[in-house]
Amino acid sequence: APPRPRPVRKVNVMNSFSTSDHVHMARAIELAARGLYSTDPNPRVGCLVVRDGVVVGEGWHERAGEAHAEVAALQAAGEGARGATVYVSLEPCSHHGRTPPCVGPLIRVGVARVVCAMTDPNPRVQGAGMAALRAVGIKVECGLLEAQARELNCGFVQRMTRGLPWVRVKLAASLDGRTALADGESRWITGEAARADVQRWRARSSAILTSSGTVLADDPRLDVRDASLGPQPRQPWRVVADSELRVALDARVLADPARAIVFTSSAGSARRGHFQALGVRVESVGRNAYGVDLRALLARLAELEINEVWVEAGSRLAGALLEERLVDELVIYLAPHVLGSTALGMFRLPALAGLNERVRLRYTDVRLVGDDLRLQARPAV
Ligand code: AOF
Ligand code: ZN
Repeated sequence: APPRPRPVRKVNVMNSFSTSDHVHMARAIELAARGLYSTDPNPRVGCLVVRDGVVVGEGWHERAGEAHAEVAALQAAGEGARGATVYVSLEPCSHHGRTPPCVGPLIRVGVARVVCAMTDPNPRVQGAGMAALRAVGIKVECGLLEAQARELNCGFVQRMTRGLPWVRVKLAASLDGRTALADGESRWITGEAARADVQRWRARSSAILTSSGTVLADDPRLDVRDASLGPQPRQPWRVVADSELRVALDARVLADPARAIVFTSSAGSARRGHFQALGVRVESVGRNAYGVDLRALLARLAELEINEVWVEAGSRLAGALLEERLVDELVIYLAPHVLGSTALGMFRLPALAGLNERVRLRYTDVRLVGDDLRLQARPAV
C-alpha cells in the first residue's frame, strides 16, 4: 500500500505575535546589545515603546546601578507611553535591586500591553514582574525572539539558573590543530585580525581565566586594550588557577590587583599573604588531579557575579575543563599553517578507551577572520 500522507502537525508557533511585533522585538534586542561591553554584572536589556504603530521611545540598560531599559524607554516616550505597547528583551523587574522595580513606572504611566522576549531568570523576579503587570489589567505576553534574547545574556542566565558562569575557551592553533612546537614556542600563531577579535571577546567577558602554567610561560597581560572600545574600556577580572601559588607577584596578569583573583588549594601557604598585601584577592578551593577544583572555582566566580568567563590558557586547562564538562563554548582560531604531528595539541586529555568516549560537539559558527578561520562549537547535548 502507498504510504499514508503524514498529517500536518499543528505546532505552537506563537502566532499571537504579528510581524510588527517581531520587528519591534528585534529592535529591542538590538538596543540591548549596545550594553554588550558595559552592563556587567547586569543583563543586557533593550526596550521599545510603541504607540499606534509608531515608536515613541527607545531605551537600553547601560550600566549596573543606572536606569533599566524600561525606565530609559519610558522616559524617552513621556506621555506617549499611555496606552502603548512596550517591547522589552527581558521580563520587567519587580524587586528593589540597585534601582527600584520597573513594574512601578510601567503601571503608573498606564501602558496597555507588555511583550517580553523571556522570563527574568533572577529568582527575585522569575515571573513576578509579569504577574504584577497582569494584576492591574495590563496584557502581558512572553517568548518572542526568546532564543536571541537568551543568547545575548547566556552568562547571566547560566549564573541565575545553574550557579555557574558561561565558559568560553579560546584556542589558537594551526590548521592541523597544533598550538605550539614541542619545546613550547607558541607566540603569534594567528594573525592581527584574530587578535583584535579576541579583544572583543575579552571585553564582553566578566572575567578572563588562565593557569599558572601560562602565566609562568608567557606572562600575558590578558587585558582589554582595543581603541575601538573607548579610551578606558571596562576591564574584566583576571583570574589565575594556581594551586601552588607559583606565579610571580609582579606577573603582568596581576598588574591591576584590585581586579585580580588567584585561586589556590594550598591554604596555608605564606605566599598567600604576599598576594593579599598587593590587593589581590586569594580564594581557596579544593584540589584534584588537575590542580585546583575547577568546578568549585567557577561556582565561586558565579557567587562573585561573574557571568561570562573567557579562558585563555594552554592545553592542560582546556583539556581539564572539557573533561569536567565545564565548557559551554569553544572559540577556535585556525591559522593557515601546518606545524606537524610532533607539535603540541589543543586539549590534554587522558587516552580514550574507545571512540564512544570522544567529546561530542556541534559547530555553531564558522567564518574567516583575517587570514584565519574562526570556529565556534558547543558540547552536543
Ligand atoms: C538590568 N537592566 O534593563 C533590567 C534588569 O540591581 P538592579 O536594580 O540594577 O537590578 C538588576 C536586576 O534587574 C537584574 O538582575 C534583572 O533581574 C533585572 N532586570 N536588569 O540590569 C534592565 N530590566
Ligand atoms: Zn527593572
